[in-house]
Amino acid sequence: MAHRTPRGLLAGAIATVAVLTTGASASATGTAPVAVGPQARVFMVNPVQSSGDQTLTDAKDSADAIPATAYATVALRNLDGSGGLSGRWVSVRSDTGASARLADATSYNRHDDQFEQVMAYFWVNEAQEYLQGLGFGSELPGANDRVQPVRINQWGADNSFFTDKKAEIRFGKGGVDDAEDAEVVVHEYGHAVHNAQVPGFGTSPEAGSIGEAFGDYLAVAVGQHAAARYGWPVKTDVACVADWDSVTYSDAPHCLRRIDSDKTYADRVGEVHADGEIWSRALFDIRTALGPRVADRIIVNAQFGFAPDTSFAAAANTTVATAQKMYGKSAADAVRAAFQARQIPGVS
Ligand SMILES: [Ca+2]
Ligand SMILES: [Ca+2]
Ligand SMILES: [Ca+2]
Ligand SMILES: [Zn+2]
Repeated sequence: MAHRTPRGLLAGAIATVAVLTTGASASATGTAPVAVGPQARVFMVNPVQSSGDQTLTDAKDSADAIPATAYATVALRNLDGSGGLSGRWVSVRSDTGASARLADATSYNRHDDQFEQVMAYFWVNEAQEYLQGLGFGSELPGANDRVQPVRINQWGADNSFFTDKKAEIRFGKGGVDDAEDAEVVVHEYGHAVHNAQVPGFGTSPEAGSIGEAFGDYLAVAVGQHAAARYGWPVKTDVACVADWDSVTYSDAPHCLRRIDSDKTYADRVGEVHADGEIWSRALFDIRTALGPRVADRIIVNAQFGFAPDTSFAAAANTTVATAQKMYGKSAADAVRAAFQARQIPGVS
């Protein structure tokens, strides 16, 4: 079935106008119709990252806790025209409060339940657009290039998660509402990407750690890309994940985790989030060595070849081989060096 994308409809509309103008009047001024699609207010990744203000607090979800300058108005792309937050790459449902109305989306603030719905839509779409921009879904195989179901619900625990069974992402409301931080949104989307690439991925402790690491890495990558794309400030360390969600459970400077830790393989503690910091540091080093675009094309493409219960060594060697195949020896050497610096045994 053909997709009738907003872009396609717009192109059609412009063409129609052009024909009518030409035929209708020689005195037409040629003023093009200005098409403004649905827009919404979102956080520029998160309010701590964009402001650098480490003293911001949740204040029980108060609107006043965050200045208006932390918000940006953005276009909501790839909507399906249903009138809700549903589109080509994401469909948002909420169990808390009424569904967001597109007509009101530029006026929601963080106290409104609808704000998190809008954040979830915008940031999942942004993440898939980023992957599309890397070539996944065209030159390279698609990486979760389908409608991602997202649910916002009232979880007491501060814990968002990706449910394997329904392939649904859920965002909770513990502490800072989870979907108020784009890095939490994209982290969870990272799990969905992994699971789409390799169904059931993450059944061994090391595979689980790789899953957490990739979520953190993708969160940083997509946030950096968006900040550059829209001209948003970045006033915290690039390597800090979830600067805003973590204000309720970390010391300043607030980070849920970092992707530039000095952990090596010997520092494993058997907990996937903690051990993920070993892997994410390697990914961060690959990014530094090869640049974001080349690094991310290699990293995501390699993941198609990971076993669901992969070890660090096997996944590292697959990533080296992918770099070799896509970009040749010098790229492969850089990738190998990044994993060897983490002292992962068996990287060849
Ligand atoms: Ca909120
Ligand atoms: Ca939270
Ligand atoms: Ca951050
Ligand atoms: Zn996770």
